[in-house]
Amino acid sequence: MSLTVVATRPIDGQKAGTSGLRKKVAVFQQAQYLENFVQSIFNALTDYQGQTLVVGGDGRYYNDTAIQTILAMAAANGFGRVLVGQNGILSTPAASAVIRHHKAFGGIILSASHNMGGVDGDFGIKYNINNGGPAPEKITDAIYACTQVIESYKILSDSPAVDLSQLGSTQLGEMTVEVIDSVAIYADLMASLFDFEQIRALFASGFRMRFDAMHAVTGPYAKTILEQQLNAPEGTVLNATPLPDFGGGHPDPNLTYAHELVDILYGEDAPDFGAASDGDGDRNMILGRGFFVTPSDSLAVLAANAQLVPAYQQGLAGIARSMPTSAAADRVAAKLGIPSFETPTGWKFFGNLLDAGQVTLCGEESFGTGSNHVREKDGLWAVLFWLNVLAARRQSVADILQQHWAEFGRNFYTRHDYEGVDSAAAKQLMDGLKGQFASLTGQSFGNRTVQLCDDFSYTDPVDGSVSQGQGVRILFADGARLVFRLSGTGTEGATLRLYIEAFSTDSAQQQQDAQTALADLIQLADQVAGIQRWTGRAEPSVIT
Ligand code: VG1
Ligand code: CO
Repeated sequence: MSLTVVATRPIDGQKAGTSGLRKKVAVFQQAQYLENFVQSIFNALTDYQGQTLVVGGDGRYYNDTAIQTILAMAAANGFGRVLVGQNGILSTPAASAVIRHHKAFGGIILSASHNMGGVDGDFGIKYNINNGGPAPEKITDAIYACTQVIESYKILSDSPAVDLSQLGSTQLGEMTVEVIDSVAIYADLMASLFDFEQIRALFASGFRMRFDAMHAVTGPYAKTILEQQLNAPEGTVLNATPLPDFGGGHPDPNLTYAHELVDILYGEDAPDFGAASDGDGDRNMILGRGFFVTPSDSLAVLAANAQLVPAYQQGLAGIARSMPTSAAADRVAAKLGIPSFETPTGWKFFGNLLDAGQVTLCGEESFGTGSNHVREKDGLWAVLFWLNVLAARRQSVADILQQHWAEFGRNFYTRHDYEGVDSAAAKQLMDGLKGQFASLTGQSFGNRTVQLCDDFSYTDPVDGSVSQGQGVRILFADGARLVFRLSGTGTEGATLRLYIEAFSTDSAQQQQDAQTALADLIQLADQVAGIQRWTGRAEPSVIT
């Protein structure tokens, strides 16, 4: 084994998006591509000599290969120790928990989250800092800058592949590699937050649920926690074995891609509760019997019921949501008399608020919910939170939502995605909107008047950093909103996301289906932005 410095040159297109670097597997397989990015991460960091790095991924195709490369490079770059999940498996929230538990310097997570996997699918890599959360823009920008000027990388050549199937320590040059249980630290953390006794009693009473792990990373976590620790009957967890190609499915827990679970919850003899998680385990979808809970509502309901959960019994410091997420959580915060925050899309923007103790719960409309227990969104955590609430309230999911809307009003909400559209056309659509801010402001459409139009900009209240161009907002005087933004996680063309929201306190109207209740705004969005004209699409690819 010898330390080798390999000459290399920059590769284009490595700018990290909403959540790290995501590309087709074939791109990562190009000679020196992964090495370039990993060395750029290390080059952007300082003072890590002898420190601990956490490494793990969602088990998708190329996970194993990438981990061996990262181990050989971490050793050559002077890390003292790497903690790696058994078989290379760590869900994103578990990686965050391990970084915090072991006070590691940082972590490298290998995942393209909800994107498809397999040899023709996507791969991804992201760096998390010592608080367990995604690197802030300051660091991702520095990594990108390093990729543009990189000339060489360091690697231990001829190092044997580390056996990741066996728990325990081995040496790689001067560095120790410790293969750790992928689930244990995370499961202990969950047991410390929730009333497991009460949830066991719920299952013992005959309560039935299905958790769809979608052949992605949460399988082992859900099996251990739900079936072994909480005594949910065997078979509660579906598609529990992580597969390199997720069984050919799209590991994205929404109404379109988690249709197997949706069919069960809307079918005959449906169970009481359904949930699913994504490729890397940070997202969650919540279903009741024949009932879909929007992620925005889920955040609001969890906040309103937090006092039922041991970890949050003392109250919440504040609630943060991403800008496109509905204002339902703001209404709960107002009633609780605690601050609410509106951040740009992406979990990295919650890190400072959580570290400063200004918020306890955070959420995104994209099926992301989490708290100060880690610094990532956490799918299984959200499911356990719901179970704890259901165990305490002993009501159906639908009843809980009905009562919530009666108390706080209902924020009707939907997101329409136009995936894989032409990038130039998508940009022109956005530019067209930006050119209309002045003319739209004050204009009335039916009984709605536009109050404000802008391209969302955020000043971090903790460190004062400014993030501009975070999405076009059209805000109406009655609380309705249209939001347009382009995805930062897609790997083919552009994805246009249209977010639509309207508020209602009318109990009869609240029973409407969201697409019906929002029909006028959906039409208005097309009228204003020319979606059909620019994208050539008559319908969105995914509606949630
Ligand atoms: C999407 C979501 C965003 C989320 C991001 C990462 O980003 O909209 O809310 O934070 O994915 O999620 P975009 O830029 O495509 O809209 V994932 O589960 O990394 O974990
Ligand atoms: Co994810």
